[in-house]
Amino acid sequence: MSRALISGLPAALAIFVMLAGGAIAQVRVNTILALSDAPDVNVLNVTLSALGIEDQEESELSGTVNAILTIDPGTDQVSEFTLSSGDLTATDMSFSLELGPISVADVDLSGIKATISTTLQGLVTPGSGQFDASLHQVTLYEGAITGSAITGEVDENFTESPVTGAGAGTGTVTLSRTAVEGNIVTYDVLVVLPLEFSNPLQDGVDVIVNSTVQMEGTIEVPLDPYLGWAELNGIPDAPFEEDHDGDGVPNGLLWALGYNVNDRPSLFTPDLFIPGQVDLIVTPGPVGIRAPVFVEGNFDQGGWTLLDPFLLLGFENPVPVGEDWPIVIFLSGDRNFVRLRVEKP
Ligand SMILES: [Ca+2]
Repeated sequence: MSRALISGLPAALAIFVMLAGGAIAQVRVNTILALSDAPDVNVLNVTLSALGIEDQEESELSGTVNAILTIDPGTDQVSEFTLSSGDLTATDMSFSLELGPISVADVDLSGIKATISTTLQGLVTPGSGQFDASLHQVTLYEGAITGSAITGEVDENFTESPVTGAGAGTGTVTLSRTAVEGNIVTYDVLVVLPLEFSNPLQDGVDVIVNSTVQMEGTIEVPLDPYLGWAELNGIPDAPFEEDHDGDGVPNGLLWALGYNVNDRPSLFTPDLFIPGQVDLIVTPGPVGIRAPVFVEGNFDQGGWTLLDPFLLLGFENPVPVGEDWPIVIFLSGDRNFVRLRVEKP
């Protein structure tokens, strides 16, 4: 059975990479940003409210966050700002709730730790650098809440009762290009994220948080992501369209499919599990597709045309950036040719 299927495969399979003077591609980078210590920012204005009585105190927020930014070094614009984690601390606070001469509660908040993350992918409007602040949320997950109240002792903590809430309004990402050296552009990054939320701590007791979180850092972005990959992988002079190790897979395709220089992927693996149908499988590397991969067919030598997306699992042609599932190409038993094409960034 498997022998019969293999003999039904197209007579030849070609892998090509085409050069095109296209636009500079977007580059997705991981970076660490620090909360800045500029005045008036990264101050948590925390209001404790119980039985209709309020007290507001300030707490300094500091620490670092891990962020992912997608940048187009051709236009210096950002299209994504996603927070993956944060390691933040907030200074202690003492609240005193009073009703005229009567002390209702004296409560200390100490040892506060917080994290910050993005619920979905953090899309940014490229022209303005603005984003919806509610995509990001802050959680106070550690810290003691102790003291005395008219109703008795207070002994709570954020570990058991975390306080969480989202950003509010519009945030901004600002890039300033500070240097260009060879293939690398250096930027100063400044992110402003307004916060405003309330969270019930227990029946009748609310915590209201209001702040402007400001994060800063420096990032390096390769102008040409292929060249950046080649340099990092020790083949800085290897052309996009050539094949540095002679395994039949051109350097540019190896990069676009998400592999490292020394990987030897076997592309166009026949799928033997669906009888009566000829399928080919192309497996992306561990990081997924780095640049759009065009799957093209040439029937009866009539010229290369983009394959109907419905012949691909996922129904997208070109296969989009970030895809890490195998590319399955459904073919009929006719004699034809298939190739993968990638445009040089
Ligand atoms: Ca190769």
